[in-house]
Amino acid sequence: MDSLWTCLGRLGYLPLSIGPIAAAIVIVACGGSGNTEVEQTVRSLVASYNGKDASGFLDRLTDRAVQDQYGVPRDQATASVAKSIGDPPIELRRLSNTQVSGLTATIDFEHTSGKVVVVEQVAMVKEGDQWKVDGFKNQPVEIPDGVRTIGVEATEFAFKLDGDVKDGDVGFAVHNLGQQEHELVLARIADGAPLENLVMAIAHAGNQAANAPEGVQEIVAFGSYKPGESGNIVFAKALDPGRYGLFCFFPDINDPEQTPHALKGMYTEFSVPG
Ligand SMILES: [Cu+2]
Repeated sequence: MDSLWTCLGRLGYLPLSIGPIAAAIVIVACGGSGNTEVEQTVRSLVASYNGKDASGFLDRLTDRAVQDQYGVPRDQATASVAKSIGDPPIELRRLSNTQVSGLTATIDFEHTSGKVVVVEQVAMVKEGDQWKVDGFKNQPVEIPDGVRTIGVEATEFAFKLDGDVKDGDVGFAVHNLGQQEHELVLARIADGAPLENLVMAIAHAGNQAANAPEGVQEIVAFGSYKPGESGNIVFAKALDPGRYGLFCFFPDINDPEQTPHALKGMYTEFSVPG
């Protein structure tokens, strides 16, 4: 069970003067129900993940969730989970909308995935006396107030930005206005090299490359968008100054050679001033 302390912690700070009253309210809101246990399960999941505790992490998933996430049964998943777990760590930002109904529950789990903010609805089931995670469903992410929104239109075969990136405090509102599915790969790239050369190098390295081609310093964000689909890319903190490229390497489905969209012009760049 959660302590009162974790309950208070979840609500952020409480003014000292109303402490006792607020604490009483919190006990009613927080204690007794399955809500606390559901939230605690997500916190434990995050703690196991960040602590690189693969078996502890898998213990909090149902068999179905293990199969969905890793494509193999539990007894085969541990080794592959152990390789990737905890890197980079997840920062839990917010738990909200806890809904418990008998032996099932859902909770919205806002966290970082690398530099990006993600919201997932976590489905849970109670097995014996333990809540377990049964699945994850991505939810829309809002661009926070005060953060400059840059629209990004994806079409065949180009990205169009509707504003200038004046500093790193931006979020991207991506709209696929095309007929094909598009991805958006946002990468920090080296100064100097012409973008076309970089596109060629990435396309030729393909997904099999163990290391990113020279000139690609970091993959900062990734998203894929079906025709007509929209989605926001929100960053946990402002983008560092530097040069950034946007790319789509999905294959042209109407092209017998399945040429990546980037090789047909679907890339662009911007800089965050230092
Ligand atoms: Cu594309």
